[in-house]
Amino acid sequence: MFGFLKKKVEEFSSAIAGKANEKLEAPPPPSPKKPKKKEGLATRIKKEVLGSTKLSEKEIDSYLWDFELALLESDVAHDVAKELVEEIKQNLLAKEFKKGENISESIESLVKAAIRRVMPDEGFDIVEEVRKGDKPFVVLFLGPNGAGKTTSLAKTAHLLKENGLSSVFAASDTFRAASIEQLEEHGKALGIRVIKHGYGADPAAVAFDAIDSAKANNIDCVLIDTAGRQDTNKNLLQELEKISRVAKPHLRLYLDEALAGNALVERVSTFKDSVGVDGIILSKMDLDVKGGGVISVFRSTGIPVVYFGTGQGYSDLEPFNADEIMRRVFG
Ligand SMILES: Nc1nc2c(ncn2[C@@H]2O[C@H](COP(=O)(O)OP(=O)(O)OP(=O)(O)O)[C@@H](O)[C@H]2O)c(=O)[nH]1
Ligand SMILES: [Mg+2]
Repeated sequence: MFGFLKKKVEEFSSAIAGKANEKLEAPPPPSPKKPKKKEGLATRIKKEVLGSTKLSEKEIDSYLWDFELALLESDVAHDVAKELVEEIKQNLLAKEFKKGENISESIESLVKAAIRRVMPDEGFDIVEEVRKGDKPFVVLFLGPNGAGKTTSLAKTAHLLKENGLSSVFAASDTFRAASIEQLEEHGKALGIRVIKHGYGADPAAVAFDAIDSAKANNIDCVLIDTAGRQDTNKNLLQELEKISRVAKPHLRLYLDEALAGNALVERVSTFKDSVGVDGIILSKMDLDVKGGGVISVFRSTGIPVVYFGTGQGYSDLEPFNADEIMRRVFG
C-alpha cells in the first residue's frame, strides 16, 4: 500500500541530493587575484574542509516539476500538490547542504514533514460524540454507490455496542434491490433492530420512524442507511437533503473508497454543498490505495477523515491518525 508515493519521495530526494553533492564535489572557482579582505579561519575551514553549498531555483525546478506530477499520480488533490511543492521548494532554497551530511535523508525528512503538516492529527471519536450528544444521537450515512455505506454503518454499530451504546438501523435505502435484506442481515448478526417500510417508500419517513422508535425504546443512536447516489445527480441529492431536513442528523458521515483518488475531493465537496458533511469515512484501505486522497482530502475540503474501513469484518474500522498514515506511507 502507498508504495508509489514512498518510491517517488525517495527518487526526488536522491535526485536533489545528487545535484547538491555534484556541487559540493566540484572544484572551487578560481580565486580572484587579490582578495579584498583576508578570510577568517572559520570561513576558510567551512569552505575548504567541511564544504557547504546551496541550490538555486534553476537547479531544482525540473525535479520539483516531476515531483508535483508524482504527487498528482498518487492522487494528491491538485491544490494540495501545488502547496506542498511550493513549501518544499522554499525549504530547499533556504537549506545549506554540507559535505559529509546524509543529504538524501535530510531532504526526505523535509518532504515528509511537509506532507505530515497538511493532515490534522486526528479525526474525532464517534463514541465520544454519541456519549456526550443528544439521545437519540442521529447519524446519516451518505455517499456514492457501492462506497461501503452499509458495511461501515454496521461497523459503527459494532463499535458503539462494544462501548455500551445501543443503536437502531433505519432502512432508508428503499431504492437498491436487496438493500433492506442486507441491512437486516447486519441487524441479525449484531442484535440490532431494523426499522423498515419497504422498497419505494419515502426514505425520510423511514428515518423519522426509526428516531421515534429509538425515543420510545431509550436507544442511544439511530444509524440511517441511504441509497448510493452520484454527486452529479441533482434529484437524488435533493432527496438526501429531504432526509436530512426530516431526520436532523447530529452527524452526517460521507462514505467513499480510499481508492477514489483525486475525484474524492470534488465528490465530497458536492455532497458538502448540498446536504452538508461533518466527517468522512474512507473504506477499502486494505486494498491497493495510492494514498494521496487520504493525505489531501482534509486540506482541500476542511472535513476531517474520521475512520478507515480496513476489511469486511465488523471490527475492521480504524480511527484516523496522521502519524499512523505516515507510518503506512513511509514506514
Ligand atoms: N475490502 C473491503 N471491502 C469493503 C470495505 N467496506 C465495504 N466493502 C465491500 O464493498 C462492497 C460494497 O459495500 P456496501 O457497504 O454494500 O456499500 P454501499 O455504499 O452501501 O453500497 P450501495 O448501498 O449499493 O450504494 C461490499 O462487498 C463490502 O463488503 C472495506 O473496508 N474493505
Ligand atoms: Mg448500501
